[in-house]
Amino acid sequence: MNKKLFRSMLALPILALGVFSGAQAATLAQIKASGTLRLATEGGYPPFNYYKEKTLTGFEVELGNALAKAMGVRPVWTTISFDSLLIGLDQGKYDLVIASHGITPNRLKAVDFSNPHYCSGGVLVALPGGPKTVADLKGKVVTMGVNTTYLKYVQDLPGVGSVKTFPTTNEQLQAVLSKRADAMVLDRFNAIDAAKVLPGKLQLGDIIFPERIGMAVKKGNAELLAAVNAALASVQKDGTYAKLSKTYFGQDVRCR
Ligand code: LYS
Repeated sequence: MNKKLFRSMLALPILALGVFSGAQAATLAQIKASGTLRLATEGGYPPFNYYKEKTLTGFEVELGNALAKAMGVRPVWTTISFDSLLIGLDQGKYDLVIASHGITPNRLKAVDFSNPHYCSGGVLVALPGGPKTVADLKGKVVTMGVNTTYLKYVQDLPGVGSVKTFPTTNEQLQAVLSKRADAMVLDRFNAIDAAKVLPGKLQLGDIIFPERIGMAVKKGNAELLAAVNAALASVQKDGTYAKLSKTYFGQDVRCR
């Protein structure tokens, strides 16, 4: 028997059991058969996804758990740095990424996005008296997260002094607090959270970059995508989403 055929015969019972190797994206049938949905997020982006003591929580984590429940499966979470998330998805390390990714044409070349799970925008954050508007950024040092939509946006603005990137919001914040940067761009709810932690220390400026945020699946994983969209629609209809959104933001952040 040729080797290839032998190997594919060996793989058959494994697939039938719904067990999948780490190297490939799981299909919806495999996810249902295994009873687990493998989700990934950053874990350092409050109030969306972060650790409270040792527990992973936040709006996106609770929403991900609610979606898994609606799909009838158990959520299993992985956390890795923001800029590695979509790479791991492509490698089949997990099935669904829910980590505040803006839906952009560029990212759509690499992954498929669900319907947006919230709408928000990037705001300028600085020390009091610092830059508030795009015009104020002339000649200034601005910091953004690695691989974020904000980075691309600010890089394309004329007149900005220089751009510094950091993997996490916290590192950006330290750069602004220590005056190594004049301003940073953060999601507005992430910014509100940062300002709460440091009362009176930060000034929030304009929303300079509105965006629609979605969950990502491996390119072509269409059945999973449809199931995620259906689960999102159902939690948005039955009040689960509104309740979570109120808890974390005091308002409903779904796109309208
Ligand atoms: N929403 C922005 C983006 O899509 C920022 C996400 C930052 C996550 N730490 O890039």
